[in-house]
Order: sequence, then C-alpha cells, then structure tokens
Amino acid sequence: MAAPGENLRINSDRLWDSIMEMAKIGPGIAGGNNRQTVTDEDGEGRHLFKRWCDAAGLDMGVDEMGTMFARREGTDPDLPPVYVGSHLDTQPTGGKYDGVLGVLGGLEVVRSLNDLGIKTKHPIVVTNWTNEEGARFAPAMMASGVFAGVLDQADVYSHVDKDGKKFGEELERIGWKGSEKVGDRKIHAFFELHIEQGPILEDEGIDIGVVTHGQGLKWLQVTLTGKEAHTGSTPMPKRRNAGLGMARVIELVHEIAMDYQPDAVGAVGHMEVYPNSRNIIAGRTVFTIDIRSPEKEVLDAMDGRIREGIDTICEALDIKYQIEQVGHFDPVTFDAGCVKAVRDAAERLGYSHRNIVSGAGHDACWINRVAPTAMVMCPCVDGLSHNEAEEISKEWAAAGADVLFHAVVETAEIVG
Ligand code: HGY
Ligand code: MN
Ligand code: MN
Repeated sequence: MAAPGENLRINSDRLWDSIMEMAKIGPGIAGGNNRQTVTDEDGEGRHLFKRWCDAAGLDMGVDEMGTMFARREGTDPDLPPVYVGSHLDTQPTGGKYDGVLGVLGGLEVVRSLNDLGIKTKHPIVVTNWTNEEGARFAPAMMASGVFAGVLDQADVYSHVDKDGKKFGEELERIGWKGSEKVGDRKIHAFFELHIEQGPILEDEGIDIGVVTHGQGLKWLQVTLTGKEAHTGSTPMPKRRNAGLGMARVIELVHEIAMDYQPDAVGAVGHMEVYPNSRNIIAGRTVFTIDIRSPEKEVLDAMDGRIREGIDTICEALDIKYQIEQVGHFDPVTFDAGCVKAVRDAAERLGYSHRNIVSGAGHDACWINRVAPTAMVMCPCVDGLSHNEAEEISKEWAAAGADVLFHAVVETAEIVG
C-alpha cells in the first residue's frame, strides 16, 4: 500500500510553461534575463507571480523588504507554516532558471495540492525573497539576511547602485515595499529548489542534489588610489598606477584560491576604473573580491593573506588602499531532518541523488539561521549559470519539483 501521497507528482508542463512565461519579463540580449532587483522589470515579474498566486487562492503578504509571502491555509492555521521558495531577481546577464525555478517550483507544489484536493496541517507559504543576487545592490541574499537578523534594514535601504540610486527608494518606487515587519514570521521549515550552477550533477548523470552544506563567502570591496597622469609622458618609475595595482590583486586572489584546492574559489567580477581614459594612468580603481570555501578556516586564511598581499602590492606601487567587507556568511550546515526529507523523497520517487555542497549562496543559507532549512538541486547544462546561456531540461526541473513537493508536503503533514 503506497504511503499517503507516495506517488504524487507535480504538473511538469505547467511548471515549464510558467518558467517560460516569467522569462519573457526582463529579457536579456542573448536568450537569458536581465530582471535586476527593484527595477521595473522586477516589479512586472512580481505582478505576474502575484496574479498566479491569486489564481491559486493564496493570500499574499509583503514585508518591508518587499519579500512576497503567498499563503495556502492549513487545517490548523495556528501552526507555523512550511515555507518554500527562492528569488525572482536575476543577474544583469542571468539565466531563466536561477531562483525562478525555486519560486515557481514552490507555486507548482501548491497548484498540485489544489488539483489533488490535498490538505495539510501546516499552512504552506510560497516565497519570493527580494534581492538574492546582490548584483545591483550589495550584498547578495539581502532580504533574507534582514529577515534572519544578520543585516540591518535601515542600512541596506541606503545602499546605492552604480547610478547612485538607493535600494529603499527603488523598492518604494516600484510599489513593492510592504508593511509587514521583516522577520516576524515564524517558519516551521524552509525548502529551496535551485539549479546547481555547477557541473557535478550533470557530469555524474545524477538527477537530484541533496544539499547538506553551503560554502561560506566573503565579498571584499577594494578601492585603490594612485595618481592620474599622462600615459605617454610620465616616466615609468614615477607612476602611481591603480590599474596595475588592481591587476596584481586579481592575480593574487587567483593564486591564493589555487593554494586551497579542490574546494576554495576566488575571483574578481566587478571592476571600475577611473577615469577610464585610454591615455590616462588609472588614478582610482574600485573592485570586489569574491572568495568562498566550505571551510571557515580556509575562508579566513584566504581573507588574511589577501589583505597582507594588498598591503605589499600597494607599498611597492606607492598607492593607497581601502578594504570594505560588503558581504559575508560562514559555511552553512543544513538541518538534518529537512535534508533527510529531501533524500527520502528522491529515494521514494526513484530519482538518482547524491549529497552536495552548494557552491553558490542562497536565501536558504540565511534562513537556516532562524528555521530548519534544506535545499534541493537539479543539474544545469555544462554547469553554467550567471550566463544568459544557462539551460536545464524540463525533466530535471520536474524531478527537482517532485522532490520539493514530497519534502514540503511530508513536512507540512497531509491530512486525511
Ligand atoms: O553569489 C551567489 O552565490 C548567489 O548567486 N547570489
Ligand atoms: Mn540563485
Ligand atoms: Mn544567482
């Protein structure tokens, strides 16, 4: 006799169609998306998500960080809900699935429960966390970080994008600043479905990543100040070249990360050069170092070595430096009970699965601090993400959403 809901599956056509519909909002220039946080495109995507939630009979709440909480009632409304979701904002040259699969996978869980007339004891809340990417406004996982009490709301409201626009003002401008106090909600458990954004699952031919841990991250924003001067008439020994300094630091970050293989990673993806003129030596450079490791000791060691190296480089080039930590979370161990629910679901549904450490940061990494949390991962083509060519198969999306469905429903406790 099958256990209650044993063979439950989501409607993969509906999930896929919804992902493709969402992808039409904030299209990129190469088939992906540019739906950056609190832009008009983000606002449009939110409205579409809300229309779908309304159609599914969900009650929408929005907090002061703009995070959207769409609630399906439980038979015992006083019980803390099971939350399920991710983010709808994208990188400037993002893919169609990063974050979106998790939000619409959560919506598909509810849509499928509605189709099947299944009730759960705990309410279920489908969630769209604001500004997971941290691309337009640092840091990443901003709203979930405020919810978890690790980031200060007034502070992040004041963070500015490259055009000097403030996050709080932009959130208000697009009309998605809610009235709910951030972090008041009690969460029974949180599940997030996400593409792996790396090559392991596809390379090994595995359907499901059971995410046991998330690696730690540090973002160090560095400002180097030298002296603008003529690239032609300034003798080499007299130059104070902030561009050369940045180049040496970028090389240093790579070398230090390579010292801690196979797991550590390091790169500089954001770079600004001033005045950025062909025949002026760069007087100032601003760039962000992104270092990550599953081990806190390694993360801290890389941080320390990089700071020492920057000091040595700047001494040699006679340039000044400032270092500001603009993002940080230590390695995360997800809740064993929730992880087991994910693994058992994959097992029950007959999907191949393996434990995996998340290379990317996710809202789940912060929510894990305030509620039992776990993640489900599906493969992505060539492990590629944060690239408009990001691609997954419909089958991978369905497998991930099926496992999410079972983990959520089991935790929310089917009634009858
Ligand atoms: O940076 C990250 O890991 C995430 O994609 N925001
Ligand atoms: Mn993401
Ligand atoms: Mn991302």
